[in-house]
Amino acid sequence: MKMTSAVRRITKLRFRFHFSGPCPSSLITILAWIISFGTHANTVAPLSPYGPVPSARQLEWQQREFIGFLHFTVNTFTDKEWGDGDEDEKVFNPTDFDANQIARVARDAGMKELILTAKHHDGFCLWPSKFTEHSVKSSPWKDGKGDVVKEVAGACHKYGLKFGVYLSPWDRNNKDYGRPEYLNYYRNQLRELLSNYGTISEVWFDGANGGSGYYGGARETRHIDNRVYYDWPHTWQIVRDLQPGACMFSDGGPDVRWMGNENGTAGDTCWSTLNAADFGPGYGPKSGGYNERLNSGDHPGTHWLPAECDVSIRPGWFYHPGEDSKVKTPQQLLDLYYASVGRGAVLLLNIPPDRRGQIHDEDIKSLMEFRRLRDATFANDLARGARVTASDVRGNDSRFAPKNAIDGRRDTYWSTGDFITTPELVLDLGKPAKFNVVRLREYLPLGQRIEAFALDQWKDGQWSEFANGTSIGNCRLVRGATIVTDKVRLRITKAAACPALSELALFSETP
Ligand code: FUL
Ligand code: CA
Repeated sequence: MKMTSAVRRITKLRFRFHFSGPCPSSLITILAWIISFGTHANTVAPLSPYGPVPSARQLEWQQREFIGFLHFTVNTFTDKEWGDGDEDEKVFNPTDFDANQIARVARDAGMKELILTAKHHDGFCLWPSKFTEHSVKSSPWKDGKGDVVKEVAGACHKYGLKFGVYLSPWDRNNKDYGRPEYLNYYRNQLRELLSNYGTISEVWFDGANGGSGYYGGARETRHIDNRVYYDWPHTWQIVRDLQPGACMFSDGGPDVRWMGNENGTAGDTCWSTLNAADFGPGYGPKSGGYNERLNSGDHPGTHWLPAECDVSIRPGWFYHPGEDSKVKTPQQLLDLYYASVGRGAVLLLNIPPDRRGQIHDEDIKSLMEFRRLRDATFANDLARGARVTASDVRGNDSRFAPKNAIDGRRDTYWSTGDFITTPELVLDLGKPAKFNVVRLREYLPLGQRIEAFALDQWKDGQWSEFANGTSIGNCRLVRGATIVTDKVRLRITKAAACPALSELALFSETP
């Protein structure tokens, strides 16, 4: 295509030059120039990004897809969910703490990162902070010489997992909580965590703020104005300075947003973008729509702010022996996976260490079967090797060819001309295939462009729609009844800019 039009240009120009009569040697120079100009002129322009786009740290984080949470503190031993802050440090005494077991289980479950509650609302620190005695150093565990943060960080790095920390802003133990002095304490602790434990990939700023507590013996209720008290921009800068690759989570970012509920379910429409000015750690728009907006995002939105779905494998966040029989089943976990990762979000699944300091057998059983179910489905992409054609290909250039949507790579994509926003892609599978899951992915560095799509199967000599949806983003899993067909069509029915689709894949949940 390129050469044909280059030759056409040359022929036209030659015809003109023939009459103007240049000398033969300059004609060769001119011809060479024309060839290079012709080839260059026909190279289609790259796509312009649409709306906000991810930073490198956000992109890397989003592609982890499935990560784990470790809620562990005095509560594990007192059977509480929120410690009051007056717990005796001596209650923290895991009988057989094993960070390697925890990290191995997480890795085997397919998680790519673990976030540890270095300090929960009770204020007890899992590392020997220089700034308080309310920590592992006052506990009998390892004679006060232990450091849970260090061991978990080390195990994560050993097993190829990223490591993140949760440092509760609300501290029911600290005497200064609610006063300006507390901010120094909080930031000192943050600096310790970000300086002494290697690479930190995520910092989790919880939204729970203020209320009753021990507060150094005052035992009172302290309310703070969470819009101003914490002076977040200053704290965020500490994270940027000490761990520039770390993503910061809070209700409203700055890198990763809360999904608006704790049941692990993203909105069926879920944008990776949000009008971020309306939200911050623990606060959001005053009038209505707080959780709903976090659940589905804002489109196009002012900021790239992908969603994280936090949910526990058990009813509580901390381990309680009474919940050993209430561990979510592999099927329940799988449903959560489709409702979170399958809607473009990241699944943050809490797996609380027990009183030994290990992941309980019941949780392991569920996690491993959940992994097996995912592997069984996603190992075999039935779209690979299909003949794929499109209603439009950007500049007829192979960089944007439809085959890029079925090559199993996120960094290649199919795209169309600038004003083509409702194109189609057809897969000819050669013979009937059976599937019930379709996976779509957009090429995120160019923003979230597709707004609606439909899927058709070739049935009884015509196209018949079997599914449709809205946002795609990092991943959209369409899961439905089993389809048997030899041709599948994807129609982009609405897009804010020409699409950049990096994947169309087909899977079957049953062999
Ligand atoms: C909430 C906390 O209050 C819970 O205890 C838990 O840590 C959850 C992940 O976030 O805001
Ligand atoms: Ca691709």
